[in-house]
Amino acid sequence: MNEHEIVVRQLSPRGHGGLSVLELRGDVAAALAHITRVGASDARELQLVRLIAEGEELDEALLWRRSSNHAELHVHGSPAVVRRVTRALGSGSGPLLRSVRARAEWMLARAASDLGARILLDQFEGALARAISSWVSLPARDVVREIDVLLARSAALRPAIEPAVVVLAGPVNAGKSTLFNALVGRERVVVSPHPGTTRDVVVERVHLGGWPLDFVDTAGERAESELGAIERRGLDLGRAWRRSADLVLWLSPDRAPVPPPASAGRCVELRTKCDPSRVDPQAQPPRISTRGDAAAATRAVTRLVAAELGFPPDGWRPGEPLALDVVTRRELERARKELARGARSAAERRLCALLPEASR
Ligand SMILES: Nc1nc2c(ncn2[C@@H]2O[C@H](COP(=O)(O)OP(=O)(O)O)[C@@H](O)[C@H]2O)c(=O)[nH]1
Ligand SMILES: [Mg+2]
Repeated sequence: MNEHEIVVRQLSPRGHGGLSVLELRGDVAAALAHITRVGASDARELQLVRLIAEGEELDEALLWRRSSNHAELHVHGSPAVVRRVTRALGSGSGPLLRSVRARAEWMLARAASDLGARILLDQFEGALARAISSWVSLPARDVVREIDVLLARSAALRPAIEPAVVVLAGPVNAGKSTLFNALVGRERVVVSPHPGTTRDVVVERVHLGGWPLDFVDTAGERAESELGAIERRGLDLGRAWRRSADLVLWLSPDRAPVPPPASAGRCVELRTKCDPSRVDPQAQPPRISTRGDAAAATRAVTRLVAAELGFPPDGWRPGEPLALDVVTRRELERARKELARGARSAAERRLCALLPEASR
């Protein structure tokens, strides 16, 4: 670990509880500056602090600075708070490593796909650092434009690093589990003509067209009066997954289509169980027959998901600069604001801090 890194470790057990204890080791002052307004201090006593990230209050916490490179944060014990705090500290995409190169290397070890690994390796080898260095000679407004393009491309390519979550939902017996198995490429879940066969939520990572995706099979919708207690629980769980999904594929049989409810989240429709003559992957909504032609159904889903999630059709171009972690994106956004208000030297200092020390 070099002097500019911060490593965050959760000391308390994972899950819900009264408090969660996070240990920070490394450049504690720099890490705290990202999420609190407390200044550098030698105070060793406990301090009540408010945690803030991207202008939003996250939590109230107790801060215990044990030394200049060791502190503890006692936050409220919800996994969601812990995730937000660790992400704000830079840990969602690795410890708070200062240089783009160091962060790319950290993320590389956790790449979710070959494509993600290639992109990260490229950044590790200096794609973004080269671009930042080349901006020095440009007028400020051109740098602003470069940053805008870079952030937009980074957002589009981000799912190669952080898989999108795609939920299969719809009425019972629509063929959700059959399609799920086809996507996964093996008989992962039980398929049967009995409505209500799927009760639990099942998640599997699948690679479609090189993109990693977390597909989620869920219990089907049916009349409340037909639901048993366990199926009811499964349905609620599936609905919760829908709300947080990047995309919901709403499947319903072509012979008796059921429109998605307004609460279905970000949703696109697929018509299933089509007779061979009615199969039309290009139709709106696409009509598939997973049992008839699983490969064609998978291709239709691949096309639909890629279009809906905005995967760039031209893919990734080796050597293009990208900002793939929250810290780099945030620093670029801040530099962009500084440039826009004429604070060029502040922006340059900020951008320079992203470069590996040797090239500053
Ligand atoms: N004819 C036809 N039947 C299908 C198709 N896909 C699934 N099924 C059948 O429909 C029934 C329900 O499928 P399943 O995948 O369990 O539906 P789910 O309840 O939505 O998960 C099973 O008997 C499947 O074999 C299809 O494309 N064509
Ligand atoms: Mg099912």
